[in-house]
Amino acid sequence: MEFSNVISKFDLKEPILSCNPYGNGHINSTFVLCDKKGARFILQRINTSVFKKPEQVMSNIYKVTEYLKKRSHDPRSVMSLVPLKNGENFLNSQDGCWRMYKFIESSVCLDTPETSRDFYECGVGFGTFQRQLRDFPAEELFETIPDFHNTPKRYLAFLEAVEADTFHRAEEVKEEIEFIKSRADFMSVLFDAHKNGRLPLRVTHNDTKINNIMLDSSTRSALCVIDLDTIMPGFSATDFGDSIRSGAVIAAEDEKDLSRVELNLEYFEAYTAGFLDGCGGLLDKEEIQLFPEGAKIMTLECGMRFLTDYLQGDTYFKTSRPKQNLDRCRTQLKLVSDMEKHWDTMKEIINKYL
Ligand code: ADP
Ligand code: GN1
Ligand code: MG
Repeated sequence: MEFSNVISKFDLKEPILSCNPYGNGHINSTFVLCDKKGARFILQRINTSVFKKPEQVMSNIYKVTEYLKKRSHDPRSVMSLVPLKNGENFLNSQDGCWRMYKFIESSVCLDTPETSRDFYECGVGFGTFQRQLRDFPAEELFETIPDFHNTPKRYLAFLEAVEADTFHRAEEVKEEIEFIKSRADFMSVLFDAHKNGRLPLRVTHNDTKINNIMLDSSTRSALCVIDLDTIMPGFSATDFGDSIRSGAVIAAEDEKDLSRVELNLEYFEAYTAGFLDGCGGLLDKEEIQLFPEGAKIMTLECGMRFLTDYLQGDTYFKTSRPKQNLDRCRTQLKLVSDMEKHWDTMKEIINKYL
């Protein structure tokens, strides 16, 4: 595939001089481009095995970013698509599905927070995002990955992968399988709360890991929420929880030394404060009370998804080495254990903010 073919379709003022792989996303293929005058752009090949209807993903992103632009004064705070010369907002060609964004300059994107203040700001950013979308017409959004955070369905898919054991890996991960199975009853906790009227559906981001938000590099304040592929109706506790899963821990997501993987309660509290400040009174008391459940369910679900992918031959999440998905699964399960150990403290922290 010739990059120049793809790039030539986009409506750019200056010629592009360089194109290099960029970032640590697990799903799409991301490149940074630099033009003759030094302006940078993000070029992304949308992963169409994951997003089967890319036109629906792009429709959601276009609508949400246009909506947010009207509510924001700083152009760097909203993702900005670069259109094609023909006016479309993505390219669907034999060379794949491609989109382009303006690069968010003078910003940082962290895989783990460097300070609790960084993580507070991530909370402010994701909370603000949810508040800004409170009146967005949810019926206009497509469900880009059906049942994305339907944890009970994810559990059934996991059991099927164990049963099929196509790659003969189940024996090696017996302990992890048992760990997940022994928590089967917990899988429906958020869905049950929803059925009982305690947890409303909102327009949520659904992939609030910390490298999906940019901080301003000089002020370190929340700047822009990115990776908008999974904006769909969802639960506030899920958005809260996925950030805790990915950011309230110092170790990397694929850390092999599990003694380094611990829930950081100071970070947990900082994110709680930031997210609620960002939400600015949007959430009901009962939703906030379910934040610890959101953190644990997202961590368990993610661990289960990594293990399912490992059992199925590593086809969903990008990997750069063998057994990386298994290592990722293990960190998530260790974090679940740690959350269970600190459950009462997590609840006490949340109670302080009610
Ligand atoms: P994936 O879906 O694969 O996770 P992302 O959309 O999250 O892809 O992009 C991957 C990484 O690229 C991000 O974590 C971030 O570091 C970087 N990135 C994405 N969009 C921008 C942007 N507009 N400006 C600067 N960096 C970006
Ligand atoms: C993926 O795309 P990225 O890397 O921001 C995944 C999330 C997982 C996360 C685990 C669309 O996020 O659901 O929680 O990896 N995104 C999709 O790190 O599946
Ligand atoms: Mg991402």
